[in-house]
Amino acid sequence: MAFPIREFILTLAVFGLGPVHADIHSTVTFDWFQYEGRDAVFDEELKKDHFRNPVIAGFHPDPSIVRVDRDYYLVNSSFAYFPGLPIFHSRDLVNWEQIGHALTRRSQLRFENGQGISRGIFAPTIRFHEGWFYIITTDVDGIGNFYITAKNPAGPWSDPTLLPEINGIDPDLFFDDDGRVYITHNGEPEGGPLYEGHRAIWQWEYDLQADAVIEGSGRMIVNGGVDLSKKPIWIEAPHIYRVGDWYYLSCAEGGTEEQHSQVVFRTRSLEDPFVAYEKNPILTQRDLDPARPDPIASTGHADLVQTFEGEWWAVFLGTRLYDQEYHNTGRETFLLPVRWQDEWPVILEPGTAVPWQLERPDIQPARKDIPPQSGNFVWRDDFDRPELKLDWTKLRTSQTQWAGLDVAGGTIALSALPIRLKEKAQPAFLGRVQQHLEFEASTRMELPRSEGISAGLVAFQSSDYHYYLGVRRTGEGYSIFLEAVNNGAADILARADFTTAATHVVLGMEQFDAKLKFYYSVTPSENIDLAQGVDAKPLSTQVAGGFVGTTVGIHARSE
Ligand code: 6LW
Repeated sequence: MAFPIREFILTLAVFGLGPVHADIHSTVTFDWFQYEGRDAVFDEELKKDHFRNPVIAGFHPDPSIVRVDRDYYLVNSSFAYFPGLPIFHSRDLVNWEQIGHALTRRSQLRFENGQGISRGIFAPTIRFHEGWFYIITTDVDGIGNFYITAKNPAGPWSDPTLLPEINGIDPDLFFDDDGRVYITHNGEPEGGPLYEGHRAIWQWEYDLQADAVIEGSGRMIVNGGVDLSKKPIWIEAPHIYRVGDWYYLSCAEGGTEEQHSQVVFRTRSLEDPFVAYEKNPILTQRDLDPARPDPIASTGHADLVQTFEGEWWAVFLGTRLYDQEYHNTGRETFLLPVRWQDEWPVILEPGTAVPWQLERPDIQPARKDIPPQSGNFVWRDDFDRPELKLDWTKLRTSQTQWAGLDVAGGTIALSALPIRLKEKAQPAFLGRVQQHLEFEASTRMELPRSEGISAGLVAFQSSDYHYYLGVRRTGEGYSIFLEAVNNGAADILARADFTTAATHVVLGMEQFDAKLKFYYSVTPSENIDLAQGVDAKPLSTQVAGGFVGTTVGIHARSE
């Protein structure tokens, strides 16, 4: 088969990049990508005036929320995924629509230096003050703590203002009524940690006019956690609120997995010590029977908001487990009401499981046409819009332009780069978050026109743990293979050779009951299983480690 050699110009940019010039022989076009969620718990009928948890399913951890009038905005941590810091909008706290990202330009920050996917951007805080939105967060191996601002939360956001005096992670920004501004964050305790996981919460005053931390204002406000004598671990993700005559400080304690919890402290004046609530924690699932059905676990990292109508609610991260202990979906965003008890905010009584559905906030009904982020749904991209959907995300940053939309043709072309998914660089991979324990993802793509490249479908947890269902050309035929990277070692789990007069192939993967199935078809309606019963657990946080969830998507590489 011979193809004319010509310069192929992929018009229309992705992520604001210019046109991509690439040789047609080293690109592969994809017609569509479809993702379908099939979780049994979501099949249960939604009761009247109820909503489902999680409200933003899949890898959306460390939620921080702010209300402006009747609008709510939420941001999640994004680690070394780019664009970073996804921004969501809601009118009812239940239905969330992604409206942008806060980190969209390399001039803001770069993750190019071999960063692991769970490094990069840690827990953020979003706040609003005098017409400006602020996000304060940490780039852990890069520029450290910084904040950015925007008039419109959909973006564009400013370049970072660095906070070199502030070490540690998880900064919070608090604008007091008297005009004073405070940064509160996790850091090492004074004198150094006494045991593994011993951390502290620090507070600084910030001078917004001078745009500088007030020198010498930093002091430790929590040592270790609620009770240092019990050796609490990983006090972090602090947020400060002023409610009535009290200042509240709420933090995560126990680490972000099964021992995770949310605790609260208060004081009448920021000059005085914070005092812990006697009935802490105000949220945890660690005290529940690990054998409970459909467990929601690891709850914490909460942020509170008062609705326009006056109710208090909390967003926080939690996980949904399969086989009682695994999650590939990462840490997801949940929503629960806050009750005030003796002027303390309580999210869940001890021993209570997070409900899968519960009554909606008392807010006027909102728009119905928002793409769902919870429940079972089908999500599809036909690549026929001038901009890539906001759900798509890339690994790290780079200056290479390797993806181009052809809106008229309804395709996206990926250049086959010589970068593998296991390299800590930017491979030609576009992924979207796996939002269900059980799902199917599929794509229709052009068969590679030349040897020496492959393209296909990927489930990516980290450089060391992922699956790649790829197709390469072999002379006049093709070879389809399932590559597993497990603990950093690549292995071909299955392979089949085929010839066809067709120009395209459909590739699919399905997760059911902790197993993955990978299939392909070159003739409509006939799916051929390449591999079944493939262990899904290498894509779990429990096997792979780290803070992210799995993303699924499309990839091309030169071999
Ligand atoms: C977050 C920090 C944490 O910034 O996890 O375990 C980080 N600790 O609070 C990532 O979510």
